Amino acid sequence: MKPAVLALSLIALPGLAAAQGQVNIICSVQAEWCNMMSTVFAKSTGIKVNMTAKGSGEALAQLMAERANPKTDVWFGGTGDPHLQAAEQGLTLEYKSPLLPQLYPWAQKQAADSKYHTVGVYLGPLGFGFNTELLAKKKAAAPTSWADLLRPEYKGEIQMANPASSGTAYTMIATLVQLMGEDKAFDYMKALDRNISAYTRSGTAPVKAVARGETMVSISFVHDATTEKVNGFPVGQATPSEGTGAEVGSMSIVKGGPNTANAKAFYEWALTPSGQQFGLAAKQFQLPSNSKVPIDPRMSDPKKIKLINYDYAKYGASAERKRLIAKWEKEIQNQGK
Ligand code: S7P
Repeated sequence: MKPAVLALSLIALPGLAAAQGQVNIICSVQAEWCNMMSTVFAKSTGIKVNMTAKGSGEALAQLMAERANPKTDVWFGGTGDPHLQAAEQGLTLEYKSPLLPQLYPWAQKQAADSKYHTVGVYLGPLGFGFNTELLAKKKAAAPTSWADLLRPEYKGEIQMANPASSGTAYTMIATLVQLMGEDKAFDYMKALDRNISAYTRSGTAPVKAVARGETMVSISFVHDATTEKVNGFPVGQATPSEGTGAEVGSMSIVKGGPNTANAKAFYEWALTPSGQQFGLAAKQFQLPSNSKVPIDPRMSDPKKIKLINYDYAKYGASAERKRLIAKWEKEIQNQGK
């Protein structure tokens, strides 16, 4: 980590310099970002951080399993829909940060939709990643629309994640249902299934396979494609011309967790401009939710993307999320090609 980044963070928490104890965090962003947050917070406060990495769906499953005896204090990052589901199920604590007015409206709305049981920490649009060298070798054009993904040259060349474990993939289902209507969206996903070679457990695995040249195209958050490109891989990206959804990556405090005071300290710090610099420092390009954080030109500008008016409250509701995932398992995963 650059010394300047560390120094800026260390002066951000003067009141907590003598704090003690520990905090147990489930972290649902990429490991480099989780590690930086954990190291700097521990150095700044003296609070020991026990960090576990889990994708969004898996993190929610763990909080449900711990319901009777929570071991986790904070869930940082991951797609917003399962955070809303956790809120609805009473797994997370109501907490209204004094920093809310500094956050963009979409992050404040996520807090209000959950009755202040979660909050937005970043925004990221859904789209495609593709391997530019593989496309050139096979003389195939890069996809620019949902319709393009059905083209025969992509047969066996597209990877996406499994929505039961992945918030990224659930964001895709909810996006298509809102864009096309439910019947047409499921017809589309049945047709798309013919071109899919693998449904991965994690939402970031498909774009990593693209980067390694193992598959031509992934359905991914576009910031995850940017990370691969910045790391030197031949990866391009597009957002679909028909329109797309975006995740409001979120953060929640677990109700009844063992270290709630330290959880609140971490939560407050993670909403400050200092706490929000670590995504970019770790080469992650989601748009941070604090409006005082400088925007990097490699981050997607929501104004330049055709974003649907995603209904986060409806598609984050437990019953709707369960119903759509079960329908996908029955009609797509188990249909047999
Ligand atoms: O950090 C990258 C990212 O895509 O991962 C988060 C989330 O855990 C998605 O993974 P799953 O699909 O496996 O749940 C996203 O919130 C984040 O933008």
